[in-house]
Amino acid sequence: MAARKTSAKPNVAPQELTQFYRDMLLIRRFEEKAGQLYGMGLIGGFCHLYIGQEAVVVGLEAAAEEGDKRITSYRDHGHMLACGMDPKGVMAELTGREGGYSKGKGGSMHMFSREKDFYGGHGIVGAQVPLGAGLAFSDKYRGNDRVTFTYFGDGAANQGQVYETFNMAALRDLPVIFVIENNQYAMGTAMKRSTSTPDIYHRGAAFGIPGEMVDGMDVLAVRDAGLKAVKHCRSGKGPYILEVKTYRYRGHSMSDPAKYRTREEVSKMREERDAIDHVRELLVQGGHATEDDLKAIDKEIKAVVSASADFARESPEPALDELWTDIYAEAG
Ligand SMILES: Cc1ncc(C[n+]2csc(CCOP(=O)(O)OP(=O)(O)O)c2C)c(N)n1
Ligand SMILES: [Mg+2]
Repeated sequence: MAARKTSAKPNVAPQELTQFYRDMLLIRRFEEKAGQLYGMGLIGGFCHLYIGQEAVVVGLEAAAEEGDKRITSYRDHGHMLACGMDPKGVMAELTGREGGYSKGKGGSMHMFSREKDFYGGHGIVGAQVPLGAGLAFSDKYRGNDRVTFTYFGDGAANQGQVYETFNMAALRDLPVIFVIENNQYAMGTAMKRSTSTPDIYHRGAAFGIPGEMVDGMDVLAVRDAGLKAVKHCRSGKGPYILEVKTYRYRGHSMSDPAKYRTREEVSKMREERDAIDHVRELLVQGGHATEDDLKAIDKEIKAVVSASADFARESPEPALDELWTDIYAEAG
């Protein structure tokens, strides 16, 4: 990934830039805390952290409007926080407690919020892609102008069901934005070992779906690409693909042998391309915040995260007679 060229005058209001900083920092601090709770044995099952990729979801949420939907994979905590879900409910789901979004029965990979139009959290690689097209179909059927953000990874992009979905979405002009979060690795497989071309944004060409590559370490670039994609979908022109180049700093999940890339590669990315540092620089250099202001924001966010961890530890475990509730939906 090329080094960043910081534009001298970014096209963003200072308040919005500060909000991006807060939103990205909330995800990072939340994930750091989740990593700690996992290490303490308070989180069971799988847990995939989003650290490094924060600008993707924060930039795209800035392009979303009330009623738009989102669906993603198991690397989902950032998506939940960015769409406004309560950190307490998310953290309590990680610890498997009653106060969690799935009442402690879904865990890290299976949380939902109809209120915030967040449709999960899916553990099967690529399975959310046809579901995302289905969500977009429901909006088209109802005749509203909502769009669905369907997120998936570079590894998932090699799945057959993705292309079946592209075909159906293009055929029916569905208002779906396919967001490929290209963090350059599947579990431990570098993209260049699994994928025939270096870029994948053009993979919709065979179906007539336009695609674009975006720098996922630059929240403003992501927001701008998101606005363009949303405009396309809302105006009835059908699906759009955004390949967002990003990077995950931590392991694939909490158990990761870390043998497939060098430490130097990770630290170079953190030092040269970090998306939060980028916004921090824009804020300070633009005279919109002092180092003390930013420290105060960090303190505030740490308090929110710490309260979520307290809630997640204090909330009771689900009662035994809850075992069979919310498992099947009654067919009407
Ligand atoms: C159908 C299926 N195959 C394999 C797995 C195991 N698996 C979990 S995550 C993953 C890698 C996916 O990589 P990518 O799509 O790039 O997403 P990332 O983890 O990088 O966000 C694999 C192979 C699975 N969960 N589901
Ligand atoms: Mg990946």
